[in-house]
Amino acid sequence: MKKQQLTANHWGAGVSQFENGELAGVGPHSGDPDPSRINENISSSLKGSARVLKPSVRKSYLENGPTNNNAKRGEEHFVEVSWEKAFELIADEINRVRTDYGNQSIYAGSYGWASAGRLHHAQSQLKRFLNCLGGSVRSQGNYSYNAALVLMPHIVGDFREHVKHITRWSTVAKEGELVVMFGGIPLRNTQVSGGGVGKHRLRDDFMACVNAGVKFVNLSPLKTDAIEALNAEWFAPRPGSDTAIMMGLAHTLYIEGLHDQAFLEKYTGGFDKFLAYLLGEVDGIVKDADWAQEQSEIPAERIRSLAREMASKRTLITTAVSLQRADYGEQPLWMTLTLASMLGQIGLPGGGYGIGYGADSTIGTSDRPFRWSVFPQGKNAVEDYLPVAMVSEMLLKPNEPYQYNGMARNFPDIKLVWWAGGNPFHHHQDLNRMRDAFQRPETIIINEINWTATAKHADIVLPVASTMERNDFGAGHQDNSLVPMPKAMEPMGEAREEYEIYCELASRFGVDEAFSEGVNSSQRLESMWDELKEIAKPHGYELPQLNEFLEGDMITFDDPAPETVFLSEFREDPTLNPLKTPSGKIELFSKLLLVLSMAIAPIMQLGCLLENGLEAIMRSNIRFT
Ligand SMILES: Nc1nc2c(c(=O)[nH]1)N[C@H]1C(S)=C(S)[C@@H](COP(=O)(O)OP(=O)(O)OC[C@H]3O[C@@H](n4cnc5c(=O)[nH]c(N)nc54)[C@H](O)[C@@H]3O)O[C@H]1N2
Ligand SMILES: Nc1nc2c(c(=O)[nH]1)N[C@H]1C(S)=C(S)[C@@H](COP(=O)(O)OP(=O)(O)OC[C@H]3O[C@@H](n4cnc5c(=O)[nH]c(N)nc54)[C@H](O)[C@@H]3O)O[C@H]1N2
Ligand SMILES: [Mo]
Repeated sequence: MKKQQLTANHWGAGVSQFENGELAGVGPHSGDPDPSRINENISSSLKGSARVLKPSVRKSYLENGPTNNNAKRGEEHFVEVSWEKAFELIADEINRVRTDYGNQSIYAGSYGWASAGRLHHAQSQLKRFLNCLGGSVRSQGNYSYNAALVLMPHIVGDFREHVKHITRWSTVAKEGELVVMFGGIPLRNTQVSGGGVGKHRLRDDFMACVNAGVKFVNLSPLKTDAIEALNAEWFAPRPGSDTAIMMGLAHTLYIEGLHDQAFLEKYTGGFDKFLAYLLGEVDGIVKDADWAQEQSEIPAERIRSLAREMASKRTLITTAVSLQRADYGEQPLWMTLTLASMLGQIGLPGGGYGIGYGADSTIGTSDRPFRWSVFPQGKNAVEDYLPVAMVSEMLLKPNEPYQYNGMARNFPDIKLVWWAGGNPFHHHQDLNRMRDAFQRPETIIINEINWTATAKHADIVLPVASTMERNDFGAGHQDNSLVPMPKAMEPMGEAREEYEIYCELASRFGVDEAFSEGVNSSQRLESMWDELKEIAKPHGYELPQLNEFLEGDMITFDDPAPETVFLSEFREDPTLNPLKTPSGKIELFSKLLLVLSMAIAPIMQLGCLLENGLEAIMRSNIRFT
């Protein structure tokens, strides 16, 4: 029997289980109050039937080399080759593409969750390697909440900061009375957190709210978007009708004089513009509760009574990011902000609004005590980037114009795609179009653990080691645990650590010193750990030596800010602590967005849309992909 050995995944800390000295599975960690069962799937993956076991090259690519006729991608067989052959093919191809077209024709956006582990982070490794060679086109944003990432800075501030400083559930339990959830807060999604999670706390936090008498309302097509224990009142609105419901609520608040005029005046701008739209002065349509019922199928009477209830209680409005992962995804976001502004509770404990609860186990439950050390990516000499979800358009329309966040831009002309740590054939919209798009580049390289659909659409597939096959440490970006990830088995087949793969390739380009700085992956892990020890010291933490840590248990730190209340400083003093918006206030109407949308689509915007900001943006051509 080996002694207890830990590992970390995006879905939690686990304990490696060995049979006859061999890894047989991963079990839950006893220190986690609500462990995910996803780890149970690991035992079946250990059989390796889906693993990429050897470097593999698509048959006609191997025979004919790169061409621009790749109709057979995704259909053809692969031929296993030696690592030597794979390195030779890749080095020759990178040289050719860089010489003929330049680094701006290499796309390494590589969107995806990869695996937990601070050192062996697939994208960072790939980017560091390509940066040593002059860089590549990167991706910007994420699939999770890209409309929010683009919109929110214009109207309230940086969205990543927003998620980080969202009001804690512990505060809601203490001060809150009512939580109105658009899209619910499905506990199933909070099994995961990017980079890992030591302790799943949300279920307990929810129970504390319930025990304190906080009432929950779940406006979501799925009843299960709120766990039973919340006893939530459930309404199933027509998907996509949330903005209308919020307007119905806003209308009742206004007509019945329940809105907080003082808050609107002190902390926001543009309410008059919104009001004209709400009251139908712009288009003849009054957005009252009856209108909202028509749009959403939620009874108008309940919309009215809910508005009164929200105004009379300490109320938190939560909006799931799923609502913005859609056409016109900016609408429910902006309307959440508008409705919460009318209630006037933004910045009060247990009140206001929060966008993104439930999209990650740490949102609203914890924060890290200090920054974690990272594997450095170096500097990318290519400035061009791609809004992450436009990958098909980019490949299908090289050099053609597109619009993004008020900018007129042009797609790069990509010849070589290299993906590591993501699976676009799992995550991208419209897969038939994606399949067409994936015929376009001259070469596609994928590093994968498994034969995913994306791997099957590549030319060169490199087999890489999984988390269980390398030493590392795990730490979720907003979690407060450090989890040891000692190697539990040798890499399957001929799989290798990506660090080692890039060291070998770097030496073929004479940039091995730049990539590795003369250290192997064990030494690099040591130096990242040493850096972390230095970061931890001023915060009063003395971390053990790396070896001792890898053999031991996870380390959980105190929550640095358990009392977080979103936008409380702004509320306290909006002059001293202005928002990072053009006016420093919440922008219920945005002149800037109106100008941007007009610059992009002047004909559409002129005439009817000049008077009202919200409508202008609803119809605007700004692309929030
Ligand atoms: N229909 C639909 N589509 C969606 C969504 C939806 O709700 N509905 N949600 C979207 C969202 S929000 C997201 S974030 C995306 C998620 O999309 P992805 O993050 O692309 O999804 P994963 O399947 O986790 O892909 C990770 C891949 O990385 C591989 N991998 C893991 N570790 C390593 C490693 O160390 N090295 C290498 N080279 N590879 C590794 C895994 O084998 C896996 O194939 O999906 C998006 N797509
Ligand atoms: N187990 C597990 N957890 C995960 C992930 C995973 O792959 N597996 N992925 C993670 C990632 S990458 C992300 S970004 C987050 C995503 O987090 P979210 O975007 O919050 O999650 P979703 O499950 O897409 O949507 C939540 C709920 O919104 C509801 N909904 C959808 N459309 C509408 C609508 O128009 N109106 C209303 N009112 N409700 C609607 C649906 O019923 C759905 O169950 O989850 C994370 N958590
Ligand atoms: Mo996501």
